[in-house]
Amino acid sequence: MFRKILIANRGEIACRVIRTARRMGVATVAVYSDADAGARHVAMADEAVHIGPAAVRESYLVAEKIIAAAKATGAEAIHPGYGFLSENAGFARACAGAGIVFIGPPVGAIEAMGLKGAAKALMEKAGVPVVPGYHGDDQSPELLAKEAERIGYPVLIKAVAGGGGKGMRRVDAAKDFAAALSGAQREAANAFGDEKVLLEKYLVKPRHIEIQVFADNHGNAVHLFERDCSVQRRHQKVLEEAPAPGMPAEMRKAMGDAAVAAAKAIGYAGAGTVEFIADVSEGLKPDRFYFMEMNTRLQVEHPVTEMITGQDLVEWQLRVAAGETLPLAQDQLAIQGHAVEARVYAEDPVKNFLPSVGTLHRLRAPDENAYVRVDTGVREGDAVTPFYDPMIAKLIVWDQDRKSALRRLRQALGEYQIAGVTTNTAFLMALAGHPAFAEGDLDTGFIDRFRADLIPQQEPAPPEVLALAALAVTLQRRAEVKATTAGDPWSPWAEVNGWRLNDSGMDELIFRERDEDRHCRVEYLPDDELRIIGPEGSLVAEGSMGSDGTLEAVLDGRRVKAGIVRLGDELTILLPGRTHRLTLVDPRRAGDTDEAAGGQLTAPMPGKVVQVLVSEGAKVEKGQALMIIEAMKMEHTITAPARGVVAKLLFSAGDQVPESAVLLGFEVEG
Ligand code: MV4
Repeated sequence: MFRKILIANRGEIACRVIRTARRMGVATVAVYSDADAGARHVAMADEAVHIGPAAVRESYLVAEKIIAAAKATGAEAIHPGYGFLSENAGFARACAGAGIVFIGPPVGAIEAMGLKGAAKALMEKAGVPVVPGYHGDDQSPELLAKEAERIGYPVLIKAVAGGGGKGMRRVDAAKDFAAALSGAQREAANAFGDEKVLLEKYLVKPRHIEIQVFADNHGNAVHLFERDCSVQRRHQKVLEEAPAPGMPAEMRKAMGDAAVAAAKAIGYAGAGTVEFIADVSEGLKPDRFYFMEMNTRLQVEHPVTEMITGQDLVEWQLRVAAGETLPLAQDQLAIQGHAVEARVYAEDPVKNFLPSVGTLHRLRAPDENAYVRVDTGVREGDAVTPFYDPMIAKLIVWDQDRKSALRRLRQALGEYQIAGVTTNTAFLMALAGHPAFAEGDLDTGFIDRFRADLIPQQEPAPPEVLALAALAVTLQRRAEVKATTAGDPWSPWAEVNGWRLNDSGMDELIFRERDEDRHCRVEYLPDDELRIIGPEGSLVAEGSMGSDGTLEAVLDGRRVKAGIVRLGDELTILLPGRTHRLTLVDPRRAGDTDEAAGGQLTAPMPGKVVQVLVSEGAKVEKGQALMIIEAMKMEHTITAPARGVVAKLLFSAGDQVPESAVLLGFEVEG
């Protein structure tokens, strides 16, 4: 076994690899960018090497810097994690050239699977089922049209160099083929520098089912069963589970055998995933699955496989890379129970899943135990930056059966308390609790089909939440008064904002939620009780604030616990599965909302202006697109907050914009 390895990655996967290496007595070296100097993976590793600026192109993607770091620290092997350099054949070759073991498959296997068209042809030859189609070299439009006719509409045009859904076009009838083909070719040329396409029969109800495979350098190969990753949004996986719901044993065996045959056909070694698409228009059938592509790395969703097999796949990777044989043979592997993974992201489902950058002022995760696992790369106080994927954690749950696992998933999601960024936890809870999902009625169109059920409604804070907010503010002011009267002029509350617990036995608080002001009157009753009179009635409240930021309240005799985070006038109230953000408004300034005062629209993150869709002076409707910003390879549309006029444009297409830069001046009508 290696004495020391370097992990060429960041975030949760770097932490995940370090955990297993440490357990195995292998020393670890982390690498980090400027933005990650204080990151969790750096703190966890035995050593760490700085490799450059925050931008991945100048740090985590620079092979030479990583190899130099391995040499400088005496690391014998490099674990690439996923993403970054993990499927870069050039990097794997460079490692070998430097006498360092690449913890991944042979260079030839990475290359064989890199070209999707060639991979399909290779698989077909190895007897692995592929979707009926055409993947020939002749790319003349006439021949392609004839092939489409032969395959039978609907057909799907895919970029040969593609993957991840880029450059795909569905064509339903022969009359649309020529136009769709030239569109797909153009897109493919732009995205991959290769306009070659392949044709496939279009499957109308597909499921994404993938098989985990493992091979060693002694001729052994096994599979560790399947994962179902059908619940995706724009080719991003959202929930993954193992085993696949409703999978017949016969089909599992056929898919496992096909995946092992695929691995053997390319001389595979290490961890790999063979992705299949299953046509479930008539349910799961052993003759209705087709090879899509092979991922030559450890995948994000590997923990669900670990939970149902009891194996540590990173340990397997290290053993195989060190030259050992596979820890177990096929007949020693079995499925136990059911596991589900949810990807907890800093993103706003209401704003079309726009990444939400900011500081994780509070991050409380569910407790880990035999049923609940949390893989994360961030801690409370860390920032979600625009430089990297905004994933906060992977929450993985296990139980004896799927129904129990989903119950645990909902419960664990409800235990998350996150303030400082918007997250998708409510969306994930809605998914995990959706009746159609519970039925196992999955396919890749699931999220789009049930969109309305899944995107959380922005419901106004109920009276109970306003009462919790009022109670928290009042308790804090009391503490503030105590601190000042105790003669501590340095107390943070000694000079807050001119508000004081007044003598009239009553206070007025105004909470702004989005654009609405909610007034609460607080009456001071004996025994530290408060009567809180809100817009929808009154209740009696008392409670205390714990040092961990948990408010333990009694509302009309009912005990309630809530996480409270206060930053200036911003108050976040965290309840199981729900988060409310309120702004405490100074009563003297009540009424002048941002909108009424006219507004400016700011960049959600640093990026580049791709397009300006309006001109100065334009009259626009609420929600109308004004500008498109590209950041982290994603496009974000800046929309009008209300009906009004574009008063001033401050940037034009091609300009770089820093975070929070004012993009344009906006005047609300009326
Ligand atoms: C398909 C398909 C339907 N028919 N191929 C999308 C990404 C790429 N890896 C394969 N993809 C698809 N290929 C045929 N012949 C539908 C998809 C597809 C999809 C596949 C897996 C997971 C999510 C998806 C979402 C949309 C479309």
